[in-house]
Amino acid sequence: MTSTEPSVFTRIIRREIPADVVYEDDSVIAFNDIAPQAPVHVVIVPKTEAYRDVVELAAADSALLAHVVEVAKQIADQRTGGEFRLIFNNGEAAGQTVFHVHAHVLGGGLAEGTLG
Ligand code: DGP
Repeated sequence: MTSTEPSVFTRIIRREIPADVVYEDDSVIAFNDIAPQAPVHVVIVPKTEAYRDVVELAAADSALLAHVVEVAKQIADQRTGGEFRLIFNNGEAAGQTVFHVHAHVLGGGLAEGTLG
């Protein structure tokens, strides 16, 4: 992170901002997106502020990235029947608005507007 201000996600982790938390452990938190783009839309956030995007995370801590994927699968097993889309927006032009690495888990009713 280049900013010294805590990210909105750090403020959620600290319980300074309310969120609908669906999963939490020592290294990640997951909560419903404030502006859902699908019937199930959960954001998974590593608690560390060290990485602004998935490229930085993958280069520095592949185990934590793998854990994010495991948690996505676990959430999908509980909420979407196990199938899901996993999105990391990488950079402003790609739609990233919060520069604290996070994954979007999308599921349910995705028949329209899918990639590929
Ligand atoms: P991105 O565009 O990939 O940086 O995604 C950021 C997402 O975070 C966006 O879908 C909206 C969500 N978001 C931003 N602020 C809040 C918040 O205060 N609460 C919740 N639940 N989600 C938020």
